[in-house]
Amino acid sequence: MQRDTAIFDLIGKELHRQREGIELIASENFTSAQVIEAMGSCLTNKYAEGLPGKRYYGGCEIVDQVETLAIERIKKLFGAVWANVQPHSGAQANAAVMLACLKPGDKLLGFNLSHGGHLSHGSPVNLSGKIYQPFHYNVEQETGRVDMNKVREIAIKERPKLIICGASAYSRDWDYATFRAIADEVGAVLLADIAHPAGLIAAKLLNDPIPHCHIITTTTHKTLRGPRGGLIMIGKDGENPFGEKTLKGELKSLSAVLDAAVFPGTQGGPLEHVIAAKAVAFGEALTDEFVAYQVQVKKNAHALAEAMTAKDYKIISGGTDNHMMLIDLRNKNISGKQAENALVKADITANKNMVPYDDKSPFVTSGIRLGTPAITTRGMKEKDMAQIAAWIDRLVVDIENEGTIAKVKGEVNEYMKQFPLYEK
Ligand code: DSN
Repeated sequence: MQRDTAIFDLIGKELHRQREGIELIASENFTSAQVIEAMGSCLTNKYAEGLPGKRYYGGCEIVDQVETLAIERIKKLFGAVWANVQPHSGAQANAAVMLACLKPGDKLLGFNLSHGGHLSHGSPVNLSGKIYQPFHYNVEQETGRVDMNKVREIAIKERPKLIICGASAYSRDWDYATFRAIADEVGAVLLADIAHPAGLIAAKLLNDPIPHCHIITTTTHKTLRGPRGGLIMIGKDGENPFGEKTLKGELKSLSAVLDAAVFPGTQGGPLEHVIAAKAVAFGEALTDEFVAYQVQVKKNAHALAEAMTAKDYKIISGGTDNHMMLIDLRNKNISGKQAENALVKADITANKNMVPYDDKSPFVTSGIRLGTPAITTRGMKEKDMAQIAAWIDRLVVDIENEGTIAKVKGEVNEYMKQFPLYEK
């Protein structure tokens, strides 16, 4: 067959872009070559609806072993009692949890998207906000932090069936124990969506949701550094946290309800090539090298936050506990959109982001989100964070100057030669 040069030329250009630039999107990372190898394997050809040992198709003996390894490794990594590794993404994992735990119209309580939450936690434009009845908690304007007393007030007033803790743009750790006390008080299921900090949690550098949350979802491609995808786990409460019946009154274990909510509830055939790549990444995450990587991710985030603060950038909540930070650009009189555009032209990739109490639209925004997982994988250390902050500041203070942008781009491209990516 003729090689599809149109697509492979574009893939080559994307590799070049990734190599030459500084990747600061907090949700992105660079997987190992063996994760990519597993994803690009013949497992993509296999249909395997069902679970290991219980499939709707023949010929699943090998993929059963692959999927079982992925499940065993992720359970060991987090100390979870059960896992389903089939969700195609974090949003799919959350949709499955909601299908398992809620009836249409039931109330859920999540973190406001415009304060750092996620679309799939009850945004009105997402199915979680269309099928169920969402309520949201915010961060406080003065502190930039979630106030657990406010969370409790809303929970007691609304009595949601599901409470979600977790975020896309929140630089502080989560108080899972207090969330659990609130969930118990109102009789709610507690879901932790750890998509962003999963790698830091696995390395025991942040609070652990497993002892406190009934259900935990995550993506596999952010700090966890695997292929794009999602998964669901059950915490220390185990399979029957609500007695013999689920919240919907069925006589089934939580794992059976969650499995059924993934397939056939919300998905068809699992992506066994991606599940193989997840297994490879989970194996990598069980090593001391991965823990050392996460330690550096956190150190780099701290160093970048300090360097930006020293240049008079306002970090929401005043700093970071994890791998990312949200910067309010209003004192610099530019929008997130302008900042993102100037940075991207200089090969520094970051995303514009709403800040809490933002007066601009999601397409413009007042903020920018920066994260260190990808640059840490490239091998960057604290001293490089000061250099990155200096480049960002040069671009922001001279936002319209194409000459400055071109000069910074040249310096960035030269600098990144020190940090090879997929050279072999
Ligand atoms: N798009 C992801 C992020 O950037 O945080 C969340 O889904």
